[in-house]
Amino acid sequence: MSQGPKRMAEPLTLLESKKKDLGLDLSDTDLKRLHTTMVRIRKMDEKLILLQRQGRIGFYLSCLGQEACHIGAAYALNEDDWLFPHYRNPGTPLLRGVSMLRMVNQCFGNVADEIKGRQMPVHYSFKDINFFSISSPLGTQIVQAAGAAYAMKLRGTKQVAMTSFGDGSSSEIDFHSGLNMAAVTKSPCIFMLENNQWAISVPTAKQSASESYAIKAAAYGMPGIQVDGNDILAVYKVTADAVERARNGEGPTLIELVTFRMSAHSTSDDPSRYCPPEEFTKWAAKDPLKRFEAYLLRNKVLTQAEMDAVAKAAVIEVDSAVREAEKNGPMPPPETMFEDVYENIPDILKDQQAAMMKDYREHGLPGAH
Ligand SMILES: Cc1ncc(C[n+]2csc(CCOP(=O)(O)OP(=O)(O)O)c2C)c(N)n1
Repeated sequence: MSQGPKRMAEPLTLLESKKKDLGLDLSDTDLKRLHTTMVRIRKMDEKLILLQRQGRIGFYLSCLGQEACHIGAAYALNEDDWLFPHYRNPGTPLLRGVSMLRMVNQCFGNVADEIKGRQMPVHYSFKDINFFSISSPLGTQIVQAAGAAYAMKLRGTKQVAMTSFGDGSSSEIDFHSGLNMAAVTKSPCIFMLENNQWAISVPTAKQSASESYAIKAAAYGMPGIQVDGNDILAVYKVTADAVERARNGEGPTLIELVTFRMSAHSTSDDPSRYCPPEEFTKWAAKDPLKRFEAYLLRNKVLTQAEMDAVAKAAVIEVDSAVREAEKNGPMPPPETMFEDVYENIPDILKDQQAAMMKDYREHGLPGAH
């Protein structure tokens, strides 16, 4: 591929082609795994939104409509490559073998939550699968990935760092810093810009005057490519190409995934206040799961009955994870919020910890002792 973005009339799409023409290194087992992961995260999303509406968890961010972006991309990586994700990438932990229970525990922020209730729901962190802690401040992960990729290059590990972020996050200074550093150092970094058309209520037309996001890569001196983010096979293909270049020492790539946020920004948002309903109707026809399922049926990889069974199993799985997570009971003890920063808690913090627990006792707050 030549340096700099090509202006594409249409982003790369593969799903509606004939299977034999695709030339992808994906077996039927791979295709089934991709499909199962998409279904599992969709069912988990549906359930956790309901839990938030019932007041059982405090907040939720759905990835509805964007499953192909992060699942297809992560499938092009090796297990020891690092992910610097954003909050719309919950399918990746599932793909790498994290149980739904671990994720649901995080959303509850209960005693079994591995990050001890210190992050908002959906801001996962899974060290065992190289899934870096998700940050609320937009763009943080872009520079983290660029730094990690540079370290990988210096150490000669042949690993790759991949980071994902939204179109709105490209307006953060971290976007410039991260892309510039990765390009100058020719580091093995893949930048996945999920252009879901909105940054909460700000449409992409008000976010950037560039003719695309992919074109911004030219200014940094790296390839930029636009892909249909609702086409899991096209996402896999462009990511696999970028990963190969990165491992060959050819440096970073910016990939713009053209997609749509088929839900609210979060459970605190109401998109009917700013997004025309026709937009939802238009993009529902391009639903990445429905399109992939049509492909799998057409190519006889799965039958409808098999797909129904996958969906049923996913519902059972998430229901059971929620039941287990609710058994895990209350929030972590309040005094633990002072732990894990210093090896030995300094006296000044110990005093604050004691004062806080005194308040808890006086006011009879949960966790008082
Ligand atoms: C530095 C910073 N500014 C503002 C916010 C508030 N905020 C949270 S999400 C969001 C929109 C992000 O849009 P985008 O990057 O396009 O990602 P999307 O949510 O659409 O996936 C904003 C403005 C924040 N978290 N961090």
